[in-house]
Amino acid sequence: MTFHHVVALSGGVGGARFIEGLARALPPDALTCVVNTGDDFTHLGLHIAPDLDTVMYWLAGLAHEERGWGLAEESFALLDRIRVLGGPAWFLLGDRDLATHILRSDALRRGETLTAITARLSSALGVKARILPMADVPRPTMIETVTEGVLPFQEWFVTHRAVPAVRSVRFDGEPTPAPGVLDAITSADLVLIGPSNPYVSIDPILALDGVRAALEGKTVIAVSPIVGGKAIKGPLATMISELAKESPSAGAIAKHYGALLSGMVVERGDEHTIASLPVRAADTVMTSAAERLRLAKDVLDFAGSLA
Ligand code: FO1
Repeated sequence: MTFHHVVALSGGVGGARFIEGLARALPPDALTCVVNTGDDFTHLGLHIAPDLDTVMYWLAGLAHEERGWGLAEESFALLDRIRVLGGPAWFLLGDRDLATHILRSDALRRGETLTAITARLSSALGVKARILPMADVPRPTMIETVTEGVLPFQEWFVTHRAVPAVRSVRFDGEPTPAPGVLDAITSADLVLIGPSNPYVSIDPILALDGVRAALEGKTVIAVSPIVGGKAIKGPLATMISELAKESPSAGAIAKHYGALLSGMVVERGDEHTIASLPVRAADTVMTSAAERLRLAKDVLDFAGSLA
């Protein structure tokens, strides 16, 4: 079965890696990525949108393979000067990456929307897929910790290295999706959720007005970000224990998304953790371009068998 309009919901690194393979497995105009902007923040007067940039750089073939975020070819001379001058150097802004933040911030100040800027920057980088920020309005993810109070996402994630235990996650601002998001979902013949953190990457998208309603009746497939009881990257495993009060597993992810899902793709050997949902076992840990394409093809094949 061929899909003509696939929507991928994504956070940063895991989701972006998956999307890179997906873009190569689909015709060029078939993919729309709806990307979390809950991690966006203002830093040194610049609007930083880490997940949008991560998806854009992966699709443009410019991403740093191992780190997963930022550009492959990068230097940090400006950050060194900021450090020498006693400025905030906790967030690693690369010299080349800065061009993106400067242009985006300038355009936002002049009244352009995040959606329009994202389309312009990704087109300049030769990206064929459509990248939509989930929202044009600020919608910051806030982490309520047990020991440090309520922290904006990047402060918890980078400054505190995601160590403080999480009591709850909330989304501030207005729950208004960006123009185009609901239309993209409504006209999709398949919706995919990459191996992103459900609590801080996908829930911010699902919590926007109209998104869950638009997803009803769609074929929705998630790729598990938990492999053999461990998170591929980041603090997800601990968050499952803290927030869902259960052991991390692909099954816990399936339970979290609940009736939203039509099926789930899990790492081989993890099938037993899923109850009462169609499941496909695959190699979900993507460490090369070939593995990313393989996984995308497996997910599309599974989707074809369900649709
Ligand atoms: N993550 C870090 O852990 N430390 C950093 O200094 C950092 C800098 C950074 C700069 C640009 C960018 O696009 C992403 C960056 N990230 C950094 C990643 C980002 O904080 C997270 O991966 C996402 O927000 C989580 O999805």
